[in-house]
Amino acid sequence: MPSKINLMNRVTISHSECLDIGRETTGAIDKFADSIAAARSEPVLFGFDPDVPESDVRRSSEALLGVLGESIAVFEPDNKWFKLQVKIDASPERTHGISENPLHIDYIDREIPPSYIGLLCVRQDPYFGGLTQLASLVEAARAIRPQAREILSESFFRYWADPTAYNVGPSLPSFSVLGHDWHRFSAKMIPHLVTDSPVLVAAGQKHVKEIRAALLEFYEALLATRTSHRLIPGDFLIFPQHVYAHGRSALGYGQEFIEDPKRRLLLQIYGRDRSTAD
Ligand SMILES: O=C(O)CCC(=O)C(=O)O
Ligand SMILES: [Fe+2]
Repeated sequence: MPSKINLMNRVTISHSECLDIGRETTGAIDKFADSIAAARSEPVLFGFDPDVPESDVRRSSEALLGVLGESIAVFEPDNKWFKLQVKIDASPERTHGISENPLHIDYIDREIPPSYIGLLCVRQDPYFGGLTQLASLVEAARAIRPQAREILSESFFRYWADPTAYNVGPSLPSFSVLGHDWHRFSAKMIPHLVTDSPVLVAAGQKHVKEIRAALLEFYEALLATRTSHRLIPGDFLIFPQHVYAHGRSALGYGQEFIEDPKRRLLLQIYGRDRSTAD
């Protein structure tokens, strides 16, 4: 049985602790050093007092992430925080969409995907959907058959490059799903594994059927480790992308009846390990 993570151990941070961490008061962060260090290999959930002003929570969250590495601006050169909003007209399975956003890593095709993702919950979905999903890439890689592992270790894959990303390196012309530093997976590749697949390089086109079977096996193993988490306002989840894939469950039915300022809102921030940045 794969082990499932448990985020019941929410590390609560009081109003005054939050302000002290954000102001970098001597010793303020030390109390949380062990919890934050654990995020190098597993998801860690911090719980801020929901009454603390958002700007203070953001400052404190950045300081926590700063223990692991450097927070990086990926979407705009000067803005480290990105709003994951719900938009009725967005592609349903993508950022801002209302369907399930299946398991994936962000910036799958980039030379250096962000090492950490931080998700700060401002509002949960009033219709009870939009859970945050996590699944262990490392455990899934261990669980599959050696033949599947071999296929997924070949540089058969490519992906659509997002031209607007900063601080993640160039888009790789080809990559393997299983690698030494990174496992690069997105469930969104699976429907595209057909003849003349846009997610396979020329060498991969000869093996579409085997690749599809191997990727499905990997996805099944990943799903066996998947856990779902309902973040509540003030929650700040940090997880390492080189170990965990993430996703979002479908938003609750009837999003069109929720006014925009009341829909689910998460703020996302990325971090990079100092060791990778050097
Ligand atoms: O909405 C979420 O919780 C996650 C969205 C996401 O993973 C993405 O846009 O890449
Ligand atoms: Fe994502």
